[in-house]
Amino acid sequence: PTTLSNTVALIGAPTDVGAGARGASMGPEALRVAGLAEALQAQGVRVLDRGNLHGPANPWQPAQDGYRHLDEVLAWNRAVHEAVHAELQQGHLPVLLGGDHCLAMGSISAVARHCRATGQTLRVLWLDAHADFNTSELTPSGNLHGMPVAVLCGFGPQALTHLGGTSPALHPSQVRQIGIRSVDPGEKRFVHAQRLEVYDMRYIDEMGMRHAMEQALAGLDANTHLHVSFDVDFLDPDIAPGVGTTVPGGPTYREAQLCMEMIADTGRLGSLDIVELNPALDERNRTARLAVDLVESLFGKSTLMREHQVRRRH
Ligand code: 4U7
Ligand code: MN
Ligand code: MN
Ligand code: MN
Repeated sequence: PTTLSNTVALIGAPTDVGAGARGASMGPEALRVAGLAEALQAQGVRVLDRGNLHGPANPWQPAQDGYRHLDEVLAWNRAVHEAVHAELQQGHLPVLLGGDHCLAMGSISAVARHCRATGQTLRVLWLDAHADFNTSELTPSGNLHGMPVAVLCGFGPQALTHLGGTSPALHPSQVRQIGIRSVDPGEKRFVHAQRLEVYDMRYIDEMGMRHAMEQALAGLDANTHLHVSFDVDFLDPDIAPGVGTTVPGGPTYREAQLCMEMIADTGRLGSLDIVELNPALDERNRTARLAVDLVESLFGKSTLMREHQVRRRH
């Protein structure tokens, strides 16, 4: 099997309260229109579309005490946490359709809570142009989509760090970041201090995506729950213009496919976020269609028989 569960639950969270640009709130519908459910079904997966969660509107206010829209971000993440946790309890594989990346606080805290209860080891793959490791002291923007990894590691406002009851939800050693190429100065010092394992674009340029993914996936076993948090701005903006925070120099189409295929080969995928897609900035939904294409690979689609590719690699 390619994934931990053969039943996927799609959970839409149409909000951009944590972002700096408006429009990620339209992400869930754009992914549906691009054929996400059908693509998963084509991979032999049963798909339950749970529709969209509800939460407060975006008040579009400036930051207060280093956070923008903290109350609204909390409300959305409480809803996400409960919805993701309920699917895991039923043995389903939750796919969170963002929405901006602040929602990973809710989804990953739920996955961590589930893994604690079942005795599974959690590994998080963070596919992103950004480290998302800011705190209220370090952030240049106050936008909470730049802080989810820090919050999940216990650094942030109490209400957010304790979404799953206990804090921290994650230890930095459980996280692997891939594709990083934009980190703020204070954030960079904090990434080093907390020893986050980062495979940045320099590493991928020099060593290749294959070696980066071999390192990032090393040490998985039959007890591992793998969570993938896929920020669409991970991809190079030439192929994925529909995001609010483009950074040049990201993975190419083939590098991104290889990344997804190698995750699929582990057979340990247990939950997924697809976030930061911004249809207002897209061209005829091409970024959404690319995201769907990559998710097909993540769920096991490959050009030839996968066994051939695995054999080639060893
Ligand atoms: B995303 C930023 F300053 N670091 O904190 C910040 F560059 O979820 C961007 O990865 C954060 O898209 C991007 O505001 C958050 C900025
Ligand atoms: Mn992000
Ligand atoms: Mn990003
Ligand atoms: Mn972004």
